[in-house]
Amino acid sequence: MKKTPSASVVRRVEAEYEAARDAYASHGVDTEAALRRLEAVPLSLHCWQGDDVAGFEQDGDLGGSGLQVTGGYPGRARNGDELRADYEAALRLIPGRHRINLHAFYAETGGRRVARNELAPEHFARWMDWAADRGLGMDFNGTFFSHPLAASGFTLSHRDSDIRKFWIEHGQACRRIGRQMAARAGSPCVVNVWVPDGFKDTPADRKGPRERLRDALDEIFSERMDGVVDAVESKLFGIGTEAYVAGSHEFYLGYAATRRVALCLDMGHFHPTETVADKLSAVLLFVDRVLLHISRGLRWDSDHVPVFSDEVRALAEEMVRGDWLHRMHIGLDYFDASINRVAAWVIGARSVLKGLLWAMLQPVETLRRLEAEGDYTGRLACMENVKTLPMGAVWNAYCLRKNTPGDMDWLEEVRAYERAIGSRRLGPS
Ligand code: RNT
Ligand code: ZN
Repeated sequence: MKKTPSASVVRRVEAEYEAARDAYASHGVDTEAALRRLEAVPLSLHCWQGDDVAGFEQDGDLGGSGLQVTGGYPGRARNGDELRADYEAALRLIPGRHRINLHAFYAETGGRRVARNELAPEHFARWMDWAADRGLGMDFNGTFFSHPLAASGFTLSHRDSDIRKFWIEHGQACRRIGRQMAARAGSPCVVNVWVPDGFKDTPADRKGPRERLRDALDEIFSERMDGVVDAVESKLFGIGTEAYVAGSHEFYLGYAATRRVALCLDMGHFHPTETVADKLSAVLLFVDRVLLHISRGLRWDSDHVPVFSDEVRALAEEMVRGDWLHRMHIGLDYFDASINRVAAWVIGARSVLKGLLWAMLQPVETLRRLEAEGDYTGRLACMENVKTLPMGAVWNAYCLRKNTPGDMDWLEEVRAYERAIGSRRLGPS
């Protein structure tokens, strides 16, 4: 379905790139070096934007999760084939080589009901074959929500040991699946744990759930699992857990630092005036790896589509300036059902890649020198001056080189795809 750009478009993109390359060079920035750096960074594209976090268990809703998806845009993917087709449509429009990120409730069990604590690699065989054929790395998540045993709002920290045991076994099963995904894809699989556990109103006991959560996680991680990068994700509050979340930032920072697992920082999971950008250089002194969930918090919602915002740029600047990229896993995490879902993937992913390119095109040496000299006037002036350099021309050249439509062209391809699948996706979504 992909159109090749016309000769005149190619000429224009190349001419604009050459002018941009010279403009950046005058600030001491090498655009070719920036593009080489950018192409080495994979994003982990979350599958759940494609189906509003519904999963394939038929009766699933977001019960017990504190998550809410709003919007009634038609065309939600309803099964693995549709979700993979949508993924492919999005991947064609995102320059570079990326990874896919699944949740456990996207298992394909051939119509049989398989309990979550009995999930096994075979239930992801179709996903693994598909990813292997396309050279896509794979990441994975336990699904500790949308389930009767999560309906109370507690899972790994539940006071009932049988319920805890069920979720511990689920976590263990997910790590075995992750091991197989890593082996198939030939690249480590990040297996993330996020649990919704918490209270709507002021608890009498804040300690108990955290002790149980710590011990349950220790059981999940007790077996060595080659190829798996374990990660744990904190949250300040969710819908229905306004007063207390067992897995808070302090809890997981301590856990990740002492257990040597990766720390997942979701951009929507902190107080609005806190930034994940500022946390990176602090936590990476004490934990080996960080998983990002790039999202955009908006008032009560933590899961809007990320855009090319100050927050995204600041986060990318930290990753690049701190030289942390080799210790980062950059995942996306949001769900918007009010706009075309393929476009939501593409907009979010392209915004993050633009943020990285932005950071890679900064005159970092100059900024550092000015700062070291105490010339804060010069530092601020330089930061402002480079903001209006023609980054868009460098980005469009990158898209062209990666055989991906530029900013003015990708949406038309989403619309063409939408028209092509539209008639087959009618009916309740
Ligand atoms: C929820 C967490 C979690 C989920 C996904 C579906 O607040 O951000 O990462 O969004 O796992
Ligand atoms: Zn998240």
